[in-house]
Amino acid sequence: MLTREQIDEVYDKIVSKESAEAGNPRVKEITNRLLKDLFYAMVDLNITSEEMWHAADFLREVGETNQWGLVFAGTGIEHFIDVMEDQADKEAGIEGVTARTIEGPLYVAGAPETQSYAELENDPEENRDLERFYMEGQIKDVHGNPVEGALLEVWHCNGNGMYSYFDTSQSEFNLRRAIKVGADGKYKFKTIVPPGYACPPGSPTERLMSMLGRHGARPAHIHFFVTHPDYRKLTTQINIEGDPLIYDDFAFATREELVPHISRHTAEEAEANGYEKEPYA
Ligand code: MBD
Ligand code: FE
Repeated sequence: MLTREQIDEVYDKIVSKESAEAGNPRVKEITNRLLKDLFYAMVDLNITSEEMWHAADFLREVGETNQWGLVFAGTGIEHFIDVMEDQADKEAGIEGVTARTIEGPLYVAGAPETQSYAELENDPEENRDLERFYMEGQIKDVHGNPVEGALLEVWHCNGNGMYSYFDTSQSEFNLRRAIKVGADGKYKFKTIVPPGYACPPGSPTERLMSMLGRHGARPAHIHFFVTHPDYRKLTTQINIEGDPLIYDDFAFATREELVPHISRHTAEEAEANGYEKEPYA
């Protein structure tokens, strides 16, 4: 078995081909570090030629199916970025703010923008049998003051667990909206209660999860971005209380602070509470 010194010798030979003046320093730094760690792993794990070519084929398939974002979610790589950012906030003394969690691979820019209130469904008729969901809140700075002009982008899947744009059977920007808040910082929206999400069966990410003895499913959730030109961006989600996978998310996105209490009402109760009477079940 190769010693660490022998591995380092091969690594040095390879890296010594890089010109100190040419190239991109950050790409060099990252590539070289990953290469060195990989060489150690190849030796420790006795990685074979067959396994290397199997990896090449798998990596190709992940790219061809546009699943790199899904692999980053399922392997916890995207979650780990949050862990690092949380640590940086803690060290900077930033606290008492809405918790961040991963973006995931299914955001689409350019959703229709409205002022303070949005209805996320393009066509409520196609969701006749689904529960309606109302959410309201306020965008505030760290001092608790409303942030006028903040933009809240919201997106989630439809009743089949599919996201518009990626699911081409849905109309453009279905269940995706951008809400601009006024001086009071308040927003409100109406949509459906989304179901959970599962990696497409037979897809590379789903096969990887099952080879790891894991599932590839997420509890029901709704995604958010909060942006404003003068502030840093917040990327977060809420999880829907009562989902059996609430704390068993394949993408590690659930956080206790992001599971709001949801009150469920019949259509009649909702109407009595001042919501419009739904023509749907
Ligand atoms: C999703 O809906 C999602 O949010 C993530 C992170 C991964 C897969 C599907
Ligand atoms: Fe999602």
